[in-house]
Amino acid sequence: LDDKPTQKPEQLNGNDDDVGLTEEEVVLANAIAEDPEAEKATQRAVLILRLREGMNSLSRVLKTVEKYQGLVLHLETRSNKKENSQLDALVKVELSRVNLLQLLKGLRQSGTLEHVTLIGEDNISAKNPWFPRHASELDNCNHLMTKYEPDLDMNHPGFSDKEYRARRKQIAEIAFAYKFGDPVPYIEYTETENKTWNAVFTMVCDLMPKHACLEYRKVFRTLQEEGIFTPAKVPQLEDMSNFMKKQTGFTLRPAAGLLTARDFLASLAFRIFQSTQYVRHTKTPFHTPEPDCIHEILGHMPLLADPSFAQFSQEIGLASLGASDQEIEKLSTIYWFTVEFGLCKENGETKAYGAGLLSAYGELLHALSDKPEHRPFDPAKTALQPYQDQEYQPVYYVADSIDDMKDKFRRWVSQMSRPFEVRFNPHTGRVEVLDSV
Ligand code: HBI
Ligand code: NLE
Ligand code: FE
Repeated sequence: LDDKPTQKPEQLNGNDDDVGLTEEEVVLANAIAEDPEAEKATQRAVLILRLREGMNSLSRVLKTVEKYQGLVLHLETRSNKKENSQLDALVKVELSRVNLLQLLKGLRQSGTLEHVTLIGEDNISAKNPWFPRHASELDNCNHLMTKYEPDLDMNHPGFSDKEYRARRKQIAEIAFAYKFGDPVPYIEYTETENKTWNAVFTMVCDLMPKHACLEYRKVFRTLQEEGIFTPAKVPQLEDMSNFMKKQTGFTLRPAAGLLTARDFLASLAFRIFQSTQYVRHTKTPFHTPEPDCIHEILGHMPLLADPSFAQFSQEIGLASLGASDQEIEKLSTIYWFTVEFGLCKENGETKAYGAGLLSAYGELLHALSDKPEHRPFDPAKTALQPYQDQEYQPVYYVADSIDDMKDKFRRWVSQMSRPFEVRFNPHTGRVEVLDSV
């Protein structure tokens, strides 16, 4: 430890609140401001302290660390060379970024903090945002997009339907209360909801043999045989989850509505699908712009139970972890034109594998007609195609097969620039980060 007097903290960005922040504190505060998720991330820091009352001050400092749920990783003390009554201490701590910020403020106010260095494997930078490392951290990945909702959008068929809005609220509460590891709560669907399911299900049953891809048809049949897909009742998410777990390891957790692309894609990295649990308004069985559980169950589940497609889904999820906003945009556009609205060739015919088509018979027929444009799937181009999510698509991308789509995606995604690699460890369920710099 050197004996240089503390540098006068400079006013770094002209904001009165920031007067007296050290550079490290400004870095922390900016990182948190740029990405609200960052405040939950753990951060390591080395603090150099000057303790005027020796060991007494030390115990006060350690109590303060404890108060902010910090962990002391390492501690060294020695008496100050010049002032023997004083103690120099080096404390290595680990705690959430937001608490670290509070701790630093507290220590500086008490006059003990001499110097701080932020350290750790995930040092703060806007280029390296927080992302979940384990499925339990998905409890923090449920940010909603407020777009097309019965409460907010006059065009929503539920806008003037009080009962529907109350029901939506009730089901959303279940998703908000859900924590990793809980079973998906059972929902007693109403007669109207079961009727809506019945309308979509019977249409899809009729259209699927001719229009859905082989992988979809195969799992669909299994789901019927197991009594999970029946015309009379909306399947329970917990039953779907248990079924998929046996097939591909995918499981479900309830989501309150349309999630941000970043949160939604992150869960796929852990083979977890965040699924809505409410049912679309009964006036529009053929198509709804927002995801509902009919879309998730009838559209997504059959393909997530296919091993090769499940693998692809996880890979697009892994590619999203720590990606920049522009990369997330590209990945979600690819997701949109494959997982949601993809078409593929099968023995010379065009079939649907996109979930948004298989849960919306209105759009299924439109997609396979000659009205929209059909283009060959090419990730580099597809990733840049603007899309809207309110009406039927004017453009669809056709892959030679699902496996061909997956190969092309892999080649494309390997060129994505991220300063690190991620790997999912199936034994621990953790995502491991391999620095490539
Ligand atoms: N949120 N609940 C939910 N369900 C989805 O299918 C979904 C989502 N958010 C984004 C999304 N799908 C995708 O279209 C991409 O933006 C990733
Ligand atoms: N349009 C789909 C349907 O009606 O089932 C939902 C799409 C969600 C992205
Ligand atoms: Fe979807």
